[in-house]
Amino acid sequence: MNATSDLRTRAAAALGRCGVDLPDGGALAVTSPVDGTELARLPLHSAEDVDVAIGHAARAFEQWRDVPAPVRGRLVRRLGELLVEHKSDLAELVTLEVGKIPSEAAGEVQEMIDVCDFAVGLSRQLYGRTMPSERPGHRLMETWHPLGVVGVISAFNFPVAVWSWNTAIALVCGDPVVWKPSETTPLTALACDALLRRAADDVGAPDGLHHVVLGDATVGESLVDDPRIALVSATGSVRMGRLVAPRVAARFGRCLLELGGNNAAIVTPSADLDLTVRGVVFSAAGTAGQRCTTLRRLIVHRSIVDTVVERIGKAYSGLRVGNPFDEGVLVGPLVSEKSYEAMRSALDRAAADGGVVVAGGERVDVSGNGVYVSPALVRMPGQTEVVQEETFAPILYVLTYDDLDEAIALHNAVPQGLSSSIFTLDQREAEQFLSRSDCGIANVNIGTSGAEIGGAFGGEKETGGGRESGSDSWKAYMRRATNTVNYSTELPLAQGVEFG
Ligand code: UN1
Repeated sequence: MNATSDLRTRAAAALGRCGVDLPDGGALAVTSPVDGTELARLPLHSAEDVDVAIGHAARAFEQWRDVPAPVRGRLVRRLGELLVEHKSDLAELVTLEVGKIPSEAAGEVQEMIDVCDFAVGLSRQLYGRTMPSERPGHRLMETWHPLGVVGVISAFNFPVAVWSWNTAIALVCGDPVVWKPSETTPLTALACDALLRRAADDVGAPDGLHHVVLGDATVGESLVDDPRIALVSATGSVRMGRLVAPRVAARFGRCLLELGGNNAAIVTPSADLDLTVRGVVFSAAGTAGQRCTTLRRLIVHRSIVDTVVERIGKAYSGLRVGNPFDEGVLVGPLVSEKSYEAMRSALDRAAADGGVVVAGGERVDVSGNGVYVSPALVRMPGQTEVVQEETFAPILYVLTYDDLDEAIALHNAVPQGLSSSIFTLDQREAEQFLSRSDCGIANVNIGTSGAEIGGAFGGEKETGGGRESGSDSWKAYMRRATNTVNYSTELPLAQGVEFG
């Protein structure tokens, strides 16, 4: 039996368990991409509401900045515990709101738990350096201080993980958060907010550290333009980034951008093809092609391209597309009809350029009003314009190369620079690729998607240059001060300057 008979009840129940009481109604209709069911109606926030939320967060900052970082870490530890407790509730909401298959939805929640662990450890490791001073009796050091309120703008496809990368780190760094989730995924946001508020109550953290503001681009604009928002961390399209970045820059605010990707993998003659096919299929077809890290271009050596295409085509034909709640389904719905139109138009343009669809690319009929497609595998005669664009749908373009220099040149010849990989058993090829891929993420013998939280996540060029999550990404959420301390009785000036 299909378990989706009452998605609305399921959403309300999962939200209830997370501590959210659904309001009676409002202008924002939340529908499930699974079958088009209206899950809830929520009120939208006005510019005034956003102003109040930012004011509240700014007041909370005055208190939170003085709480020692390891003590701030206790809030994130408690949040992590609540996420463990409510993992299945949140995962259910992710499937309902985004259409991810349960395993990927649970993986997204695990990503949140992982980043909480990371942030708790980080709360005792916000290290600054000390440098030798050129002056006797002097000490030079840098210290890191809380930055201010962080505005988080997130996208539909990772509705909760991207929030957690920002929020877990921001909180240990001493920064409150005002979050504008995607308009299509407000329910998961309300669940996260409720859990964080509970964690704050449990550990006695100040009121007002976290706010969710719901609305369209005008709500985002309020965050972008408000000087009390010290950092705008925005995930979404390149178009959105082009609007956000100059406005934040105009007020000398700080911006962290995670924009589009057009990720590629190179497959060389020495590649382990069993592993390659599995890696490619997960990266290209997983999440129905709706990750910013989704594999969109496959650059294969001429000597093996026919075999590789045949094997991926075969794997594609075995992929079950359908209702994500159904057993065995690996590819859920697209988020909207618009996504399908974008996919259709990209496939038409690819065909006009001489591309040949080898597998998929068909609309799949699944009960209800969901938008389902079979992932497309398209052989292209070259890297035409459409291949250089990010289409947020499951299309994998296959290109052919003769020597590695050509493959790497093709790889880098797109405007985006998020994730990349090479499948090879030749160490020289692997190292050449790692040193020359122009992306923020470069992998060997795994696909482009599914990064762990421990590394810095983000990319170059039109991807926006931001880094989030692990490694030293926390530095974007703090203010660095350089301190010179004179513990001598003299006042020597730097650079040997004499004055009087
Ligand atoms: C995104 O698609 O916006 O690396 C984030 C990945 C996930 C995060 C994706 N850990 O695919």
